[in-house]
Amino acid sequence: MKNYIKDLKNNGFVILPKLFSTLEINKAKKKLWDVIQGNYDTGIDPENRFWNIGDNPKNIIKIDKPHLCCNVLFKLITKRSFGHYLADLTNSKKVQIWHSQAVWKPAGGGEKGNAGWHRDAQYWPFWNSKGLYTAWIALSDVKLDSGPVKFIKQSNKWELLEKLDFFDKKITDQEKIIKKYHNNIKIIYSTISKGQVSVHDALTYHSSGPNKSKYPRIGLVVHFRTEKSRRKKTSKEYLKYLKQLKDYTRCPIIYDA
Ligand SMILES: O=C(O)CCC(=O)C(=O)O
Repeated sequence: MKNYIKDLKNNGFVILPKLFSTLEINKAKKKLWDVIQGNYDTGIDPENRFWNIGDNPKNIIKIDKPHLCCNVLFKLITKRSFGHYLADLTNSKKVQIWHSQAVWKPAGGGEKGNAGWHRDAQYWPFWNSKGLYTAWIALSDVKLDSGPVKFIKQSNKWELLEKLDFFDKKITDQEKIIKKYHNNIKIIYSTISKGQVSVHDALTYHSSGPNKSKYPRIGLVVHFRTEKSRRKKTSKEYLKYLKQLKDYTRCPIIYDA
């Protein structure tokens, strides 16, 4: 654990061992596909859908808070041993999932499957950056040709770079912007097996490229905060959004020492 803690702090990300069984993962993968198809076991809609039935099936499929729609997904991400692990990793006493996403990258979608370079914190104007992390749970084996998430080592220490965005598919153009400010970057590909997890800091730049394999590349993405996280002064609209932090069915606390 000591080395994982060090990696996360120094490099801005860490690749962890298998934390979920193949059985748990296969079940979750099947259920996630149901959610993508619009079948919600709980009768509750996800927070947002960036892909809908009838859209191009080769596009990257992103669904926000799929755990609202499906008990199996909720159970997976709230597994106590997972919460405990994240608390140890971040040296914290409390872990709350405040957001989640499914990112399903179909096979053979080329650039349509790309997720552009970004840091998560750029989408969260209501949080200070401390105590905020993302755990990426692999629901499929992720190899070099599947379009794995890739991280820029130590980019958690950078200033914000403008004009970078998850939804921008032009990764090579984005890299030109990055290289204007940082000429010696080290990119690490997160090639992980089903049930393994990567964790990155909210400030770490990451992206993913085309899935050239024969299989979908599937991640269940858990955005969590620890007791060190702090809200910024923010607009009424965001304050309303953040009220859900008190609703533990939407934003479950998965560890509280
Ligand atoms: O799954 C991907 O390719 C991108 C995921 C991502 O942006 C994230 O985990 O924050």
